This record gives sequence, structure tokens and C-alpha cells, in this order.
Amino acid sequence: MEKRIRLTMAQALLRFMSRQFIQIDGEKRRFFQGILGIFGHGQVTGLAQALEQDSHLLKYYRVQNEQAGVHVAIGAAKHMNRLGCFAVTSSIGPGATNMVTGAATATANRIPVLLLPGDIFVDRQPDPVLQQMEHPHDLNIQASDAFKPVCRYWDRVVHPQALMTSAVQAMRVLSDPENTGAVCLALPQDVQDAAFDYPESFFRKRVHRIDRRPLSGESLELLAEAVQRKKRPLIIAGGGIHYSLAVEALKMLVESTGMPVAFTNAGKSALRWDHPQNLGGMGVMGTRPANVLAQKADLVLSIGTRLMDFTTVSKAAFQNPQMELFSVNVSSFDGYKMDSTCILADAREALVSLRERLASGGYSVESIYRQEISDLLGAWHGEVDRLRSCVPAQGEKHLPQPSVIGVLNEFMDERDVVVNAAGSMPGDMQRTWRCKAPKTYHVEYAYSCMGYEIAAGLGIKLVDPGRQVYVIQGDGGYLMMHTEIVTSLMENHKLVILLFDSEGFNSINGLATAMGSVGFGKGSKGFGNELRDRDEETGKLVGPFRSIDYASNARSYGAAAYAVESLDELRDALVRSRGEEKTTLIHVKIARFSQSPNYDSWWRVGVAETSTMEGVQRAYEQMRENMKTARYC
Ligand SMILES: Cc1ncc(C[n+]2csc(CCOP(=O)(O)OP(=O)(O)O)c2C)c(N)n1
Repeated sequence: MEKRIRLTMAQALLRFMSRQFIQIDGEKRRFFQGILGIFGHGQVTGLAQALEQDSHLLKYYRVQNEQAGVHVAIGAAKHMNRLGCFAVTSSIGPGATNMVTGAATATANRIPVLLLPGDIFVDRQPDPVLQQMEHPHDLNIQASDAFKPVCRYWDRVVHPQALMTSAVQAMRVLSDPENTGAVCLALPQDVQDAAFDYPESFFRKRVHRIDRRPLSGESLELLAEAVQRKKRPLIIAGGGIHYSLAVEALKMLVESTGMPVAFTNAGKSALRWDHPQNLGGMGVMGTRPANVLAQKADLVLSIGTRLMDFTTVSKAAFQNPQMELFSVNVSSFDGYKMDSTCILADAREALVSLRERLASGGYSVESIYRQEISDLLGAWHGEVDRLRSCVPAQGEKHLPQPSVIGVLNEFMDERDVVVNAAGSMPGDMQRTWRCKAPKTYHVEYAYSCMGYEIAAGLGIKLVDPGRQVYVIQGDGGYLMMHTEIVTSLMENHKLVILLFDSEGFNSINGLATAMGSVGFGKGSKGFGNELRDRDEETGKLVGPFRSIDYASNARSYGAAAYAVESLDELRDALVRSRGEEKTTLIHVKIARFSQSPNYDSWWRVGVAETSTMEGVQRAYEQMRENMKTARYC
């Protein structure tokens, strides 16, 4: 008879988690790096009790907001190329639903995070318990059901024995490159506390192997034949390049063939910015070389990307009628997008096989194509220099965003990491940021979730404390969520935060005004996006701009802080931040609408079909014209 161990469900879950490992290319690592969260009545006597009693099994981090806790977890797992994971726990009710946005961010980005919200009593003795949802037609529908659309796997562990099935299934999804994302195990309060005689084998060491799917002989021939037949190939590389540890394989392929490569935000940093085959960012926020070459490409090879609208210019990036699209992916869902020829394979396996096959025939792109790439890149690097040397316009007190980004980029050391997610910054970053080494550019642009930045920066520090992390966040994002500054101080993990203050939602205001929004006078531009007080005279939000002393705000938590007004002051503050021992905030006033423009791209957004506003009518007509250039599928 197998030996049994009597534990509560929460104690058993913790013990199980501590025994999970992930393995790739023969290298084994512990999967769970810790557990983040905030306790409430929903798990303080269950999971928290287990964590306190068995604190050696998993380290607990107390965050300030459950959503931010999930962002910390995503930042860490993304930085670790998904070869590590955090769990995040909450109480029932508001703590749980706070995590829903984080879950969506993880799932959209295909990043593993284990969510452990508490749930209502299965014995229903306290009915309704504090924070319980009540649907008279179905008492089983609870706050934790809100995770279903934003998770890859969901279960409610309604009996201590059921944990054994649920936990194994959770690991299947978390460790699977094709299906990974947020996983939710809802833990009813009484079940967490209930004891069961768990068989010892449940706690055996489990190693979840990532099996690299090779490129089949047939797929290899298909790809190689297409590359050799076409004249203008283009590679688009996404996050899968990093996650499958294929950076070196990509470099070798483009160097041996001369094929150019453009990157999504998740893929960027795989090659140095000045590599002769690196076209930089692809798509709506992309560079001119990438978008011009995409328009003319007769072969597009997408690798490890979800081909989202920003990458494909809303399906209008490829204008050559002879263009053939091949998508290499571990997921057929992604591989079939835009009617691609789906090549199911691990990115590294595919790149290595393709290089060897092409090299055996001595393949290289034609010299005329090489020259075109080089000319486009030469002009583009000059354009980036121009963008970065912009000075404030006449009468403008604040700094141009690309210049501020340029100062930071030049200042940072080769291994430092920059983090960003939402606002107008990702566009400037994708166009102008010059990556010097892999894993130094961390921009979450699948869910582009405001408030991700500081928390994700902390996540990177938790798993890679030797690196300096620079976080760029807009004032909108900061006002929404910044309090993981406190956690960074508690944990003694220094972040340097650049707060880009454009006195409102600069990106959305830019979008609105480009689509015909004109504002309500009193110097307003656009509607509802500026951080302005309500004006007594008009009753609209066109009063004075709200001036916020963000440096004092950060200091009040115990952080160091600077406010700068010129690029020289910024350089000086960055130098001084190196000497600070704790998290440091640098408040920079950014000129509104100073972000870089689109280069040979557009973005499909909704525009009112009928309007009394002339600008909106024009924008609608323009959008209809643009859509004629887009593919249907
Ligand atoms: C949680 C969340 N809410 C709303 C949005 C929509 N949105 C995208 S960018 C943006 C404005 C961001 O403002 P800020 O952080 O100040 O950056 P800026 O646009 O000024 O560069 C908004 C509201 C979002 N991406 N995430």
C-alpha cells in the first residue's frame, strides 16, 4: 500500500508546486519561482497558513494590488523565456476579479502564470459568505468564473482529492509552448482547509520536458524551394524567437543568406540594431525599411509571431500580388493566420534546418536586393538620428519624446533592460530603440496594458537581480497603477522609472485628433484625453491642466526622485540614479503630440460612418481607402 501523507489541500498544493521542474535541451530548472499575492478571508487560513507553516517550499511576496501581482509574474516569466513561473493568490471577490486583467495580459502574451483565487464555501454553510456573487438561478456562478474567457485552463477544486487531477492539468498547460497562458485554480475556502491522505507519489519530482518539434522533411523542401524561387524574401520574427532560444539560429540564417528580418515588439532585441539584416520594428509602429520591403516582398516567412494587426498593418503590409506567406509556429492557430502555409515546427529547429539546407545549395539573396536593404537602412539610421535630435518647438516648454527616449537608450548599459507597455511610447520604442543585446527590450504589446510597467520591471528584478531595469511609463499609466514601487522598496530591488508626463493620454489623443476630433476650445485638442479640470464656464474638461508633483509622490513612498526640464538635466539625473541604492523616479515633462509619425503604414480603427464633424467625415473616407489595400483573411 502506497504511503500517504495527511495534509490540507492548500498544504498539498504548495508541496506539489515545489516539486515541479521544466526542462529544455537537457537543462532542468525549478518551475515555480515564488508566489505573489494579497490575503483576505478567502485564503488567509488556507493557502496563507500553508505558506507560513512550510515557508521553505515557496517564497511569498506581498504585493500592493492583485492585478499588479500578475504583472510582476508576467514580467518575470517573459524575461525567463517562459522557463519559470510565479503563482499569484487572492482572496475571493474583489481580490480575485482584480486579477482578471492580469490574466488576460498573460494569456494574450502567451505567458504562463498560475492564479490561485479563493472561492466560496462548497458546503454553503455560510451562504452568502462575504463577497459572494449571488445568481438566483445558479449559485455556482461565482467571481472566479470571470477568469474563464481569459485563461487557458480553469478549474474549481471542489474536493481535496480533486487537486491531484487539477494540479497535473494546470502543469500541462503552463509548460506547453503552444497553449500556455494564465491558468486559474479557484480554491474554495473550506476545501483549502480540508485534510486528505495524499499518496506520496503525488509529490514526486516531475520534470516537464519541452520537446522541440523538428521541421519535417516535406516542410523543409517546401520552404527551401520557395526561398530559392523568390527574389525578395522577408522574415518577420516574433516572441517565439526568444522563447524557443532561437536567437543565434536566426542570426546565422540571415547572415548566411542575406535575408532581411523585421521584428514584432516581442521579438525585438534578438539582433543588434546595427546588424546589416536587421530592419527593426515591423508594421504600424515599424520602420520605413521594414514596411517598404514588406510591401514589395514576394515571400514572407513569419516565425514565432501571432501576426497581430500592428504587425501586419491591419493585413495591408504585403502589397505584392506574388507574395506567398509561410508561418513557422508551434501553434497551428497562429500558423494558419492570414491564410499562411502553416509550418508546424519549433522556431530553432526550423531555422537551423533551413540554414543547412540553403547553405548546401550555396543560396544567398541577390546582390541588388542586398544593396536595396543597405540603402534603406542607411537612410533609416539617419532618420532615427534626426528624430532623436529634435529640440522643443518654438514656445514649447516640454521635451520631444523621441529625444528623451534617445537619451535613455544611449545612457543604458548593454545588459540593462527597458520595460514599457502602453501609450505613445511603444511606437517610438519600436521605431527608434537601438537594442544592443537580447532580452534587453521588454515591451508588452499584445494586451498593451496600462499599469504593467513598474510591476513587470519588478518581476524582472526578482528573477534577474543583477540587471538594472529602466521602466518607462506615461502619466496615465502611472496614475492607474504605480504602487509596486512600494514592493520594490520592501524587497530592495531598485528600479529606475522614467515618468513621461504629457499631461494626459497623449497616444489616444493623437489617435482621436487624427480621426477628426477637435476638442472644445480653450486650447484643448481632442476630447476627454487631456488631464484637465472641469471648466466652470463651459462645464467641459477644458480647465487648467492638473499639475502633479510626481517626484514628491514617489519620495513619499521612500523612493529617490528627480524632476528634470531639459535633456542635460535628464542625463545628469540618469547618472545620479546610478548612485542611488533604491528605486528612483525621474519625472520628465513630454511635449504633447511629439511622438514620431507612422512610416508607410496605417492602422484600422473604427471611424464614425456619419458625423456632423468634417474631420471625422474625412477620416472615414481615408479609412475606406486604406481598407481597399488590406487583405480579407
Ligand atoms: C488598462 C488600460 N486602459 C486603457 C487603455 C487604452 N489606452 C491605451 S494608451 C492610453 C493612454 C496612456 O496614457 P499615458 O500612460 O499617459 O501614455 P501617453 O499616451 O501619454 O503616451 C489608453 C487610455 C489601455 N491600453 N490599458
